[in-house]
Amino acid sequence: MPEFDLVVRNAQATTASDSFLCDIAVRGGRIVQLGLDLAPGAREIDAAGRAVTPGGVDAHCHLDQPMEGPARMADDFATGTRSAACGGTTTVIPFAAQMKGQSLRAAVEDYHRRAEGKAHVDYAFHLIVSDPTPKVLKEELPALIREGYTSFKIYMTYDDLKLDDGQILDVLDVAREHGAMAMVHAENADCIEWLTKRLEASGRTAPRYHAHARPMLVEREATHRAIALSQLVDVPILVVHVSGKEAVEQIRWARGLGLKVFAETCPQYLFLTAEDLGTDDSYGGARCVCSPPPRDRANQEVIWDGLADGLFTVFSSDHAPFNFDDPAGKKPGGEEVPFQHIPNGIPGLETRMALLWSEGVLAGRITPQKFVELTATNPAKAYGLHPRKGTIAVGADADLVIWDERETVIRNAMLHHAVDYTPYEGMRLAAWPGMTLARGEVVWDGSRFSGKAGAGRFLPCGAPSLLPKKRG
Ligand code: DUC
Ligand code: ZN
Ligand code: ZN
Repeated sequence: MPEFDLVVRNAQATTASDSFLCDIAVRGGRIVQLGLDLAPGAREIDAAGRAVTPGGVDAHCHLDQPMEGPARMADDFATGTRSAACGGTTTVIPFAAQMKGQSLRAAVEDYHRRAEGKAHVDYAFHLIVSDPTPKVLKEELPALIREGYTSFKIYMTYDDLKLDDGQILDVLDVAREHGAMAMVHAENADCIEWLTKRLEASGRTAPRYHAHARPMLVEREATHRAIALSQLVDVPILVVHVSGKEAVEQIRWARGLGLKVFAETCPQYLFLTAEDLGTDDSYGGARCVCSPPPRDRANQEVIWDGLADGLFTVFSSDHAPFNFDDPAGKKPGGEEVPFQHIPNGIPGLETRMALLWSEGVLAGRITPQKFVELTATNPAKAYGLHPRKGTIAVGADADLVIWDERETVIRNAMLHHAVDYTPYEGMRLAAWPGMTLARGEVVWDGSRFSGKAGAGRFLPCGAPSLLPKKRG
């Protein structure tokens, strides 16, 4: 009887701090030994000295999220997590979104039904708090935090989701009292509305005007305000999908004051610009409509610098899957609509890891350790899943990616999501995941998906562990 279920041999195992050649032994879905010349496993995989990183933790993605209006997300938990697995991501954290007037508990129960029996990789939930009633603040949210929903997103824009400053303070206060992580979507709603009306009145309604309605200053102002609100309450926040220089400057300033402000960025702010929304009034740019919008090359460089120097804590996809050619997608009701009616978001679950490994690590912009920190270890810590997730260590789940340094041209046809396009069509990468293991099972072998619907388990989250624990 072999001692182990699986041994991955000759792995260049890479963690957030180290890189070392070793064998990785797995039993019962967990890593049980790291060492040289380990005993045989029932299954053996030779990594042949290739880089092996922890499976990705995509801490910001949207799957089968209930929507108002005609839009519907193309990916549910089955197709979204299939796509994640094939792209080297083995844990996803999508959002259980409270609709205004709905109880938060009901939103969570509904979201569990949507995930049940479908997920191919493990998953946890963030909450979206859109209606912080006294009952939500005093009863539902504290109880849900205790039950393992330890993070929630606050929106400063979008009519159906946004909170005013007083509500944000109330919600942040709950985060402080109960030790939860508050994520903030920082854009100034009134500025966006004002600009949108002016653009509309002058007939500027093509997709590219989405970026004109959300210039960097609306993100800068809201980022500053979110920081001030968190300072007032004395609670850490994590600013999501930071798109460029002015927001980065606010976060650097806050850090300089010693405030606990964490930040996330996403592939679209490294690889897309506002020009991808169109340079004329054609509708194709609707594919890249997301918020905040992609900026320009100079801002991309600022984001790269922030990834390399520690400004950013987390690198997520913000996968928000809408078909282009679909009345439930970017063409609501089958029409080419003014930009403010185009569902916001782009797909990116499957491409996130390879984009950063190829253009970040192999291009010499970040170290392999920084890659692991941003894509796996820190998201697991930020949302209370570490050390079970996000690292290669004895006792951790055997979630692994073996990297192939092979040239790969991204084509939507090779991806496993249910979206009819990728914004990265035709992009040439120097690597792609050659194998993904989820709790010791091969779910992707470099050419074939072999996951099982329902194999992914729900993960209740613990307390965020990015910061040292206070005594007492
Ligand atoms: N922006 C968001 O805030 N969420 C989903 C997608 C997007 O573009
Ligand atoms: Zn957002
Ligand atoms: Zn999002």
